[in-house]
Amino acid sequence: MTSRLSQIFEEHPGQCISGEAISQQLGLTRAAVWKQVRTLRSQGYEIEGARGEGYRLLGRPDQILKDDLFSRLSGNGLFGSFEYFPVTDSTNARAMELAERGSLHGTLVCADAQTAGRGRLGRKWVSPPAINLYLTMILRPPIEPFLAPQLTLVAAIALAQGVEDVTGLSCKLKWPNDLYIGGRKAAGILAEMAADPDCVRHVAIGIGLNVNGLDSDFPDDLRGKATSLRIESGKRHFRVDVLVAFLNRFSVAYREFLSGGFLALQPEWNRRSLLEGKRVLLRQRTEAEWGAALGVDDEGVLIFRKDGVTRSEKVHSGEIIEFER
Ligand code: BT5
Repeated sequence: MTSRLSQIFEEHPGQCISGEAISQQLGLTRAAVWKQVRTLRSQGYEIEGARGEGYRLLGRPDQILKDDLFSRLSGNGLFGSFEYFPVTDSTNARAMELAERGSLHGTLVCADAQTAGRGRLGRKWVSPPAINLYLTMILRPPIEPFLAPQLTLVAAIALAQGVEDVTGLSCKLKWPNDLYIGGRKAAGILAEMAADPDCVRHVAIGIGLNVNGLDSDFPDDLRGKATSLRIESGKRHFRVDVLVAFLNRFSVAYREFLSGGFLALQPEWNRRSLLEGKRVLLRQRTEAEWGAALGVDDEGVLIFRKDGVTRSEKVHSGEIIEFER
């Protein structure tokens, strides 16, 4: 109910709304409206006014509240449960545990801070409190395990679309799991899976997105390499706005992926590809080689042509450790 009241405020930015109008819209008594206002205030909303007069929203908290989040998700029902941690080691670790214990397809696991945020191959994800998004989605997709890595790319496309919707910034994707803005990394995606030989039991798709941090918030080794939405746009953003935009885009992209495979999304990837046509240093297993990145195919596989060779090859897993800027 408080989320419906917060929605009414958002629909009338900066305006004073009478208690009478609110009680009519919500079908509540004036006293009940006053109680809702007090609840919103306790959640960090700044609301001017008093019982008997009108109310005006002056500010809202940059927090992810379940009711507010779910009231803004477009209604195709992919996401159903929400687990929130003020601090946890890793939302991917929590999600994998929850999934093993039976959490449903479409469960969201979110944290304000992580103490052991994971990147790929044992690397760390820097996860300070209060300024970023750390989210993991638990999915139980009806697909064979070899297709699961494509979900990382589907999530990356939806993240780029969601960030573009909210900020107007132009996002680039670096195969297979990075989102770049203005030449620096703003987000990373880590998908983990539990599978039987011919079917996926569950996938945990983790997203770390830098939202409101400044350069000074990054450790020395990331400064100049990492960025945030705030650094690039010059503005603060509400984390929940970016999260809603991403989840709504992801619901659509996921449906497209299940019905038409990655083929349906391939153009969305390739038009944002950071590496398209560039010389890159690709590491597969232990060896690293320079060559040209020629986009991703209809299975999300990187097409790579090694220097000095005419035939291109398909790269299912590997890492771009250097690329021509
Ligand atoms: C990734 O790994 O980019 C995947 C990161 C996924 C993080 C999310 S947060 C929510 C969920 N829960 C988790 O525990 N993980 C997921 P990789 O491609 O291996 O990149 C890791 C590298 O990115 C590090 O070695 C650093 O160089 C850099 N890095 C670390 N923290 C960063 C940050 N906050 N912003 C930009 N770059 C960062």
